[in-house]
Amino acid sequence: MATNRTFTMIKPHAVADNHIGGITAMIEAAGFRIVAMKKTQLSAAQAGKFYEVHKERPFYGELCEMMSSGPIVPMILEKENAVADFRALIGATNPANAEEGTIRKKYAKSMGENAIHGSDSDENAAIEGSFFFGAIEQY
Ligand code: DAT
Ligand code: MG
Repeated sequence: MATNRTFTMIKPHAVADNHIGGITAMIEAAGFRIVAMKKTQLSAAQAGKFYEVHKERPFYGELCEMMSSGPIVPMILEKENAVADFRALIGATNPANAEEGTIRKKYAKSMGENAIHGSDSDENAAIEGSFFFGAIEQY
């Protein structure tokens, strides 16, 4: 199961700017099926837990503050080769390097405000998906 699913969330600035529709349209047009989706907001502590792997990085505090600054839209997505194909669809972490046609090229504002998250492995996709969704929310 994990091999055909990934986890994503639309970041606060993109939700605040009314890009939920534009971003989910790009996701569906690229062949992903939305398995689970909701709108919610993280506390700084919850954002810290979600991004715990980055806790030694210099931008960790800024990242947790930004990710808890407003509502987000987490989703579980399904597609063959989901993790790698979704990383390609979102584009580079730094929007200055994001390729044409990617979600970050269109919607990212900066390295921190880069519109969207995408899991980096099948293992993390499963962990991150279950951070937000229980089994009865995944269809
Ligand atoms: P990605 O989101 O592409 O997987 P990452 O896992 O390396 O990138 O970092 C997680 C998030 O942290 C990233 O989406 C934006 C933020 N970030 C990364 N590097 C940063 C930096 N040098 N300055 C500010 N924010 C950064
Ligand atoms: Mg990452």
